[in-house]
Amino acid sequence: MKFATKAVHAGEEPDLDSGSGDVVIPIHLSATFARKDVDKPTRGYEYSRTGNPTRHALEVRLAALEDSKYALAFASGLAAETTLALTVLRKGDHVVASDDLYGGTRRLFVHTLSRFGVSISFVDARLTSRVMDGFRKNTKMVWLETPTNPLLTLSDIRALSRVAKRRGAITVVDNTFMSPYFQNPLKLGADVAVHSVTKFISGHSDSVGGALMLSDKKLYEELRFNQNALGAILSPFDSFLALRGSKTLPLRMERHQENAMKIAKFLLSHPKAKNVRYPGLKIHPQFNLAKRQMKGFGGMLSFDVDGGLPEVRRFLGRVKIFALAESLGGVESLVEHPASMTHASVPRGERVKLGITDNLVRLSVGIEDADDLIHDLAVALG
Ligand code: P1T
Repeated sequence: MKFATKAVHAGEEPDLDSGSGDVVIPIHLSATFARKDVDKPTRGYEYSRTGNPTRHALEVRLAALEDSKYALAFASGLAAETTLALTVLRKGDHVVASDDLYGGTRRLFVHTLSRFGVSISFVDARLTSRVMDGFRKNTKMVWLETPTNPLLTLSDIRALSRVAKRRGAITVVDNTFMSPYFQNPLKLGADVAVHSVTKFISGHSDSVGGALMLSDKKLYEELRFNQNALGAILSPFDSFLALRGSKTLPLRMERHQENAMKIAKFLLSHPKAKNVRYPGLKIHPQFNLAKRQMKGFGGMLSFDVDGGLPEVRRFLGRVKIFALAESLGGVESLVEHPASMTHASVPRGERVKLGITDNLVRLSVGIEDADDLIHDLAVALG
């Protein structure tokens, strides 16, 4: 089956033999499942943290979309990341990661996992050689976000996965920005794809969730054990919302991309917008890599508002259709200020060195009419 067919059907095939033939999977709210025999669950389910039919349907859908053998759904993107890190890493292990990462991922490693003896080095992962230089004897994991949040830089997944494998480390790719529709890290050699399901996969800003997709059976079994042992599972209702949202992922991604491209071009020609960062622009320094490893360019872009903080605040205060809010990937357009919002936990010095200055704003371009969005930005930029 092709992507758009899987997005509608995978995990939700009507069961006419033992079920009632629901075309849409019910929201199984039961916390526990009765059995006939004390030794084993009768229909495969025992307790809803361990396994739930609605969550299972979503996990089948997510694996189908990433073309992976397995998927696991969690209460948030960060819950997925935490479970992955606590499963793979041990005290004394080291991680090499992109220096430009979602602020929450960075915070998890720097402030929380460090207390358990896990260390992390941040490198400019645009350059494969920098990642190689970051390796130590105890490096167990390479953590990439590509394109990155919020600077939209890329890492070469194929080259880096090869390097990591040779050195005995696993490669994790946070694929949130592209969604499985535009990029499939596992096909490029990565071991695990991470998603904040909150974003494009669910797509309607009404549910928080996360997922891990992978094809290695042993690692899957360890993760599944910890999904239950740590307990950061996705609820049945959120699983339903993600299933529902994911059906239109291909349609939404095409429209996000079309609108983002129009907006990127508009911003390029606007005197008050500087350093427009969108991987679909020929002037993006990694345009060739973007074309090679992605099937599209997505709906995320960032740029600098010319002037100082007062001009940035004025712009953010004047947009009307774009809501000033964290998060991304929903049908509605959002704008945010990484330095004070999503990346406020990154120390100012490091932030500025990376390019996350006070001038930087990030757009999550929704599926509204592009002319209205451009008009909104034009008025706000003034
Ligand atoms: O918010 P949560 O579902 O826990 O996902 C965390 C996460 C992981 N990876 C990436 C690339 C992300 O962008 C996020 C969450 N990001 C935002 C809330 C944001 O506004 O950037």
